[in-house]
Amino acid sequence: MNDLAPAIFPPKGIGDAKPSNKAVLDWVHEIATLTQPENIFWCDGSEREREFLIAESLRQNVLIELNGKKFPRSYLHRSSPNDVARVEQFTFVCTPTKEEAGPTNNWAEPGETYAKLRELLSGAMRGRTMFVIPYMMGPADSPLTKVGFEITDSKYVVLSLRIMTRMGEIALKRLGNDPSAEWNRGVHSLLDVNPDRRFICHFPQDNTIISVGSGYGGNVLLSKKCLALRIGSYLARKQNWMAEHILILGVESPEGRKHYVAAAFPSACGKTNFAMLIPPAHFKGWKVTTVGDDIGWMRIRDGRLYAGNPENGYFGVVPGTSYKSNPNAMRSIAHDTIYTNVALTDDGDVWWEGKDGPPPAHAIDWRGDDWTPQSKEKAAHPNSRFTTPTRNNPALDPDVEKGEGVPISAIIFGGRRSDTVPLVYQAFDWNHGVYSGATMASETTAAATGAVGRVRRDPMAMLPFCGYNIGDYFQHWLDIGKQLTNPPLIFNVNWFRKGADGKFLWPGFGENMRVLKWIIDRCEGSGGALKSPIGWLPSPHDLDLAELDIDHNAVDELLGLDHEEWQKEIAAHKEFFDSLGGVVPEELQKQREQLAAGFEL
Ligand code: SAT
Ligand code: MN
Repeated sequence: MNDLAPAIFPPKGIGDAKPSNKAVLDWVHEIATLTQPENIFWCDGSEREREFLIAESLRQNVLIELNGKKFPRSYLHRSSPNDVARVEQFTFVCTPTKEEAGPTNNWAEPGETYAKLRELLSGAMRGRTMFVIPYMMGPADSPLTKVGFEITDSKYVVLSLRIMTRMGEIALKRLGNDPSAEWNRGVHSLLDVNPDRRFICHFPQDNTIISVGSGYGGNVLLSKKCLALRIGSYLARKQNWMAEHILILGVESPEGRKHYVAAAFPSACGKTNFAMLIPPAHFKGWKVTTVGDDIGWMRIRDGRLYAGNPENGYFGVVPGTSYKSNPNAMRSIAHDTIYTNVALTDDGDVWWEGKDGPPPAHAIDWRGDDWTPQSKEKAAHPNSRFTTPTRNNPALDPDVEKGEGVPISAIIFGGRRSDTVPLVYQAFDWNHGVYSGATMASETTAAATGAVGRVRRDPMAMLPFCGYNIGDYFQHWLDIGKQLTNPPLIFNVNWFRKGADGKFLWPGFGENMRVLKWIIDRCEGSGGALKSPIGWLPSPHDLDLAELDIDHNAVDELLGLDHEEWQKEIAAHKEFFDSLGGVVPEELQKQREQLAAGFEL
């Protein structure tokens, strides 16, 4: 299945929501002149438009309808097998100088890159429809909210962006008619979905993104990683706010005391599961609610950090999602959902590795081939995804639409580490917390192409998403801290530590509530902790482990520091900082020396 289908011609009243802002019209004209589409479809986000595009997508095999009794208004899309994840090696930050992009980004000279892309886009939409999508990132009344336009030749992108953003009239209204208003220009073309002609290019100074040659989520839903994080982080530094790869959740105690917590984990490390956590029976009366599962925009207000979710949908990893691991996600994806690259059963159901119940006797796998439980291949791609509206989430926080955002009590960093990093610890203060975030590492996942399971440094989970020099990004965190009179406490977690037998020591999922509870206790000044060289560690008694079937030794191991491992870890921090070539702020170098000294005592 692919999305390279011929142009579609909508009936009157559909596809004609032409905006009035002259700057937008001029830009669309320029791109249409270059790409030569058969026609232009101006999206308004209406229900009629959705129905028309769904019908066309079904007719052209871009989508397959699922069993409507089980999954109302839900569909399966298969991307090209060569196009199933973000492509970091083909992702570029095109700033005037290489230094502005910094040591962690692929840099390309803007003039040359525009020229190359212009050549690739020349005539690229011949015989196709060019969709113009207005969208808004953030709730209508937030000062941080941004407007973007995405031009695309993919119906899948239109239908997905409709879920992931506030799309259509609402964005046009927010933009207004001022031709000098700030808005993001996004151009996407599938071209021929060839990895040799696949480039995801960002021009932060021009607030512009151009993505070609891919039809997969993160590469083509330009609102998400491209605007909300790469361009977003660039704008955030300039405008003194923060664009981060974080989930945001609310925790309410049985007495009705509520805290909001933000957590930065790399892609496919459980952000969605954590954001939708259901506390175990022992935590009767506790409630966790979701503000966001992937991206948070934060600003300073009354000396505190306030965070909001710029998105309007979830683009979550499917494999492993079940009623056991994430019941709220399962309920969310039971209707009005687009699945990408999962398996299709004979009765129009979907299947993936880790779903509840036995596998089907026969299915069509993510590539479109026959599959049985005996097959060697996976039924669903490890990076298969659901695209579902936030309103589907039964645990949605009541304040998600609040323009001012929610006040953040704690920031949590975390990654996948089989060893070294304990289950949880608290940084001594903001700058120490920034250091712990800057040096965090995680085993790589299927969310990006390349090797899986390799430990790599992923500062603040932003390695693939920071749109400027990482040294300046670290400094921005330090500078924000200076402006906070009531900063969030900073923590690190690691749900993924393994024992000598290679098995996970911690049960994870809902049981992570036990760690969250300690974090909340610390925010309220009531939780106990022991001072260690890396920060405040809970003793086993400080964690509420009642009714949890876990071995004492496992708990000791989870909370323990192995000096030899930490010597290696600190050496790896140094190696990482050195590899960045002198951009790391002095303050973080100082933090590293203090940490190293702590282990020499
Ligand atoms: O493909 S995406 O970049 O949108 C998902 C992720 O990697 O977090
Ligand atoms: Mn993500």
